[in-house]
Amino acid sequence: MAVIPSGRERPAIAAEAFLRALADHGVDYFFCNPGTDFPPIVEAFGRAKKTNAKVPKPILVPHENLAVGMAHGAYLMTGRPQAVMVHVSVGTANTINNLINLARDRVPLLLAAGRTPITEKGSFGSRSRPIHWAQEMFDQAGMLREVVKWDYELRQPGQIGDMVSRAAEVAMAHPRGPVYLVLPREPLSAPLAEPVGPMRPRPHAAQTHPDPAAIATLAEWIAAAERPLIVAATLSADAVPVLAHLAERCAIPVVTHNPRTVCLPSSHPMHFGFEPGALLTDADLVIVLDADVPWIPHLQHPPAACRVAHIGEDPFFVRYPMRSFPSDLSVQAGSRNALAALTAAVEPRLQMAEARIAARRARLTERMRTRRAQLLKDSAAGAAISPEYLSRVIGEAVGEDAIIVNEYPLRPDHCPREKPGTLFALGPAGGLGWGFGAALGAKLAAPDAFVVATLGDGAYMFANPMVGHWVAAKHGLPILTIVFNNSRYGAVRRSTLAMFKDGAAGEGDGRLLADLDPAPPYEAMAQAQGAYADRVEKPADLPDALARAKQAVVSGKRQALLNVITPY
Ligand SMILES: Cc1ncc(C[n+]2csc(CCOP(=O)(O)OP(=O)(O)O)c2C)c(N)n1
Repeated sequence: MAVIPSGRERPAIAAEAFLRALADHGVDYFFCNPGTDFPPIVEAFGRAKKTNAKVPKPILVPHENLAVGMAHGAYLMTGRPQAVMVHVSVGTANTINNLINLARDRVPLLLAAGRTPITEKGSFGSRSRPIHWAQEMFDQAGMLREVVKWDYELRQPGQIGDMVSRAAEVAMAHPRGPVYLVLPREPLSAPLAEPVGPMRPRPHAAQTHPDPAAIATLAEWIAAAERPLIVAATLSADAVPVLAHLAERCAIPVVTHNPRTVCLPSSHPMHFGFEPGALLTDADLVIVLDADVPWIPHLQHPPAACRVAHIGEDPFFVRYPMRSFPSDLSVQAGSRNALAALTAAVEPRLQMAEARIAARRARLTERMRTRRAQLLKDSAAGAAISPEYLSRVIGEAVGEDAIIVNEYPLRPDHCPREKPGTLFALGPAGGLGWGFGAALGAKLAAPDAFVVATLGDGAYMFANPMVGHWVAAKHGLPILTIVFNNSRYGAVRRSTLAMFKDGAAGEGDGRLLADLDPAPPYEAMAQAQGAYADRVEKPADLPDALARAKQAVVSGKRQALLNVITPY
């Protein structure tokens, strides 16, 4: 059996080069859940500690799905590539839900997994446990190939640095997304011929610029439009002021449909909420801005003669099997660059349109007045805590710099966010069990921020909450978790009623298979893990309860949970 020399003169092993390469490619954290494939990784971290080698910070997470959620949250704060490593086939299987979320949200993740030892005997690292036979798969990466952009299995120990380089380059290429590295135990623990030195990372792709001809056409269309509309879903923070300027200058209403980020400050005069509604069905120009589903065609659509333009780094959503929104123009470019080019191109064309813009602005200002009055009414305190009231009180309590991670229940209409980068929501694939981990990852990467997770009771349970509270305590990540507790899967019930209200399912009010009663005492479960926790049932108690919870997190540096009973 081959033996690795021990003692000072021992050569570096591939796992050391792996960690070094990750760090050199801008990876700050190594979220992981280990198994028998990890001894070379543990050894490499141990050696790095002794030699002060540059490596990512190891973060143990006792469930893989939460680890991927954390990586997602860390990326949202930093824009830097992330890494997660899990245990062979079985650990990989546990990542897939949040991996789908992250892939559809275009997050560059280097997901690594061991592979059962290749050799049955005779090598350093050969199979040593019964599981090493059963965990092997014919094609371990096969189960992920639908969602990752690239995968590769380490064959030679000396290849590891280049493998990381390639993985990072592909993950960061636009549109960004996850890649998968399979690392069998023998090559990962094998000695290297060369000492581990710094890697020279290849530069990341810059955001793309739009085709000037396409921008000129769209600028003409904007200048000629009577009832234009912009529908956005997700926008980088630096693109928000550019959109704000364009929308204001041309008096174009903006609707953010199924939004994942703050696309426009809530108080912006052109921010027309989250449902396209009449603005869409009446439009003569719709600009779809990085929105995969700008409206639900089954329910509403723009008039047949309406022009539709799509803007985004992948306006075609090439990885979506079926997507048939009308399109008269596609501008393939990063949204910030496209919006900046459009702003410049439209200005000289507006002279002839000024009167039309002024009339439209007046109409929209009136419409906004009605909208705001309605919002105030909808979020008024009632006999019970409504999600609208809860959302408003959260908005008032957390402050404008707080980072809210929303997995479903928050009503964004009622929780104003003025600053870009202060609200993130579950990605378009909607795999539940994301928000708690994403909030913890955000706190890790932005330690000075007040991070608030707003979760449905269903979403909270999906997140493996015991693991989440353990991670918060273990890694010192005080966040505030607010559970919107309606004791049910409200979305499932609504879907059932939408299709079978008059059927047998309707007779049971759509509750069968959607009922989470009796709800567990979430506050007691969080307290058991050291959290400050409270249960709130009365509308009048909510503001003070939120203030106390915020204080526990911000001043007391304790994780906190509010179990808010909200029947909806
Ligand atoms: C992994 C996963 N499983 C199942 C679903 C289907 N699903 C969508 S919404 C929902 C219920 C969510 O309940 P909760 O978080 O309490 O929010 P509510 O609908 O009550 O507002 C479920 C089960 C999903 N989206 N993801």
